[in-house]
Amino acid sequence: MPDVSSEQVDLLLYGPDKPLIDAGFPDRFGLHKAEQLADLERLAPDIAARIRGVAVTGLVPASGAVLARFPKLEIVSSFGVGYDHVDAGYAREHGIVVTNTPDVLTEEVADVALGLLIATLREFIAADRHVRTGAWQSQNFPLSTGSLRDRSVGIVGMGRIGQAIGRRLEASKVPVVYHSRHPAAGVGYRHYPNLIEMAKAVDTLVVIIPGGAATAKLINAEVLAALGPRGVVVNVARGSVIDEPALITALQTGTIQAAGLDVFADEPNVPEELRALPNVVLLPHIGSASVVTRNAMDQLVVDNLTAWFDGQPPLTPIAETPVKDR
Ligand code: 8YV
Repeated sequence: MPDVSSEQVDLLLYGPDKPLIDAGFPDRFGLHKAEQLADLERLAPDIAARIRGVAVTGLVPASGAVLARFPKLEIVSSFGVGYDHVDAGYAREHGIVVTNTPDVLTEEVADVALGLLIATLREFIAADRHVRTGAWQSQNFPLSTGSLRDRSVGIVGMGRIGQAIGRRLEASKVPVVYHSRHPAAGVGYRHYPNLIEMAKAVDTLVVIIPGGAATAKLINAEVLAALGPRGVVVNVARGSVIDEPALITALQTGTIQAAGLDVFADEPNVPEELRALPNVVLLPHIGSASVVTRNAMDQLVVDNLTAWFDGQPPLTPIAETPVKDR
């Protein structure tokens, strides 16, 4: 049980500076900051010894070695729904609760997935260029070979965001199936336990599965070959889920048709070969990046910490570190 006395609670804000998180804590919290891994080295040992809560404000590594710097750590409140950058196994073994920011970004990320899919199929970026360059004055933009109208989509991952993407596709009258390790409760779409089988059965993959070791390079050359020459891949999950060199080769050789990518293997570095391809739409990891949604995520980071240090259960603990009674 944490100490809920009036004594100051020392928190570390680790990651990019977030004004709303900064401003979110009442006076009884003492805030310390480290923007990057290297900044942790400069944190005075007496402060590190007092830290009881860490807010991970972006995709900075929160490995076991990082968490081990804080012997009094009780809770890690991580920004974002994905937490593959936080060592949940270490946290669990050491009785540290980890929270993330689900739900508040579900519809936003699903919007981006659908927008990216349509932009890729209907070639919005090239069409915009056609207007801006004045090319339209001499010729019409060519008909797009891609369309949602003649496609069926396999969603890879059927969590909250996968289901929100499914709802949008249904509303657009697009057939949906999905792949995940286990069938998702209450989901009526056909479930494929085998990804290759699903890739053979559809022509479009929308990837929204957690990152981390269990899903690394899940979308590999074999899956792309199974998807075939009409294949389109949209990734709004983590770059690690796709074998990026295999995807580049598949796009270069016509093994698949096109891709829409919001995430990459080594952000913000995007391979030159990928940037040179005409059949890709590339976004700088903006799935949840609107002011309204990011504010809600910031607030949830704060609320999880304040709830905990008020002696309440955290609002959104991850499955690996459940909190039963408090
Ligand atoms: C953020 C995300 O872009 O929620 C996630 O898992 O990837 C995004 O919402 C990410 O946390 C970077 O700050």
